[in-house]
Amino acid sequence: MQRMQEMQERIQNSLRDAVLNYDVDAATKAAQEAVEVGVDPVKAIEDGLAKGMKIVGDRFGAGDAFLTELMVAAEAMKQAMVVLKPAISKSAKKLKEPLGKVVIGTVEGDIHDIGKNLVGTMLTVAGFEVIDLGADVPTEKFIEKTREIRPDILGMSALLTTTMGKMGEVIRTLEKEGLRGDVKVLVGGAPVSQEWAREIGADGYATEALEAVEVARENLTKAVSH
Ligand code: B1M
Repeated sequence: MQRMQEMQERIQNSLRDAVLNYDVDAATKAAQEAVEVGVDPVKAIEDGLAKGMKIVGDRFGAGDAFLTELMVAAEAMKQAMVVLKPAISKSAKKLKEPLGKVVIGTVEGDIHDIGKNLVGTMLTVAGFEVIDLGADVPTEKFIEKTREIRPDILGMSALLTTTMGKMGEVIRTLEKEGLRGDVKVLVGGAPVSQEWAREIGADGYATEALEAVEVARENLTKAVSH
């Protein structure tokens, strides 16, 4: 037990450092070790890779990292997640029917998709059917897909203060098109807050992927009891 805990921490630190060192190979290798040893893949992402990414983001914000370095750090995280994803998916709930349908995407003008992908993976593992529209998704596409798929939940991610306004635009358009009553809206991403979610009229907000699953579940319960 103690040994496993130590291993978890050591591998998480390797994953964090690989991102910090802009080292795609080291990230992939540490992820492979994580899978071989059987450490918790979600913790490895949240407490390893994402921690490193946060520090790289702070460096970039302070002018201490170049955009090219940010891009390599993102690639390191993405490649490691490719290795870790099957280990996460192993714990996927095998349900006769999905818990509910979720349409998810990153809003227009925003290409950040690592966090959104992680949220999508965790929702899938929890038993939701997830339809991922990708990144830089125009408002019209969110509307078109809501009309076509009739999801229980529409999830939007935004990482830029300049794009988070698009979330409100989508909600207002859903209202205008008469679609708002049929779908719960869940929002998240680094600049998004509970206060912001309330201000734009979203139904739920989550700070990270596991919490997003909880909020999605809560919103389904609300929809059923109405
Ligand atoms: Co960008 N970037 N970036 N970037 N980038 C930020 C967001 C920034 C904070 C960095 C900084 O300056 N400190 C800053 C935004 C500043 C601001 O708006 N105030 C910034 C900037 C400025 C930019 C550019 C404008 C840089 C430039 O070109 N000069 C540019 C914009 C491009 C665009 O989108 N149009 C840009 C580009 C990029 C890269 C392409 C290099 C790369 C993205 C690669 C990719 O995603 N494919 C990148 C990266 C990697 C980052 C940082 C470093 C890391 C983001 C990340 O992946 N984190 C980021 C710094 C930071 O966030 N601190 C930064 C890991 C991920 C697991 O966490 O995405 O937060 P996160 O997701 C979490 C939660 O937020 C939550 O759960 C997730 C899992 O726990 N969550 C949800 C997310 N979505 C959710 C949805 C939900 C619920 C929860 O419900 C639906």
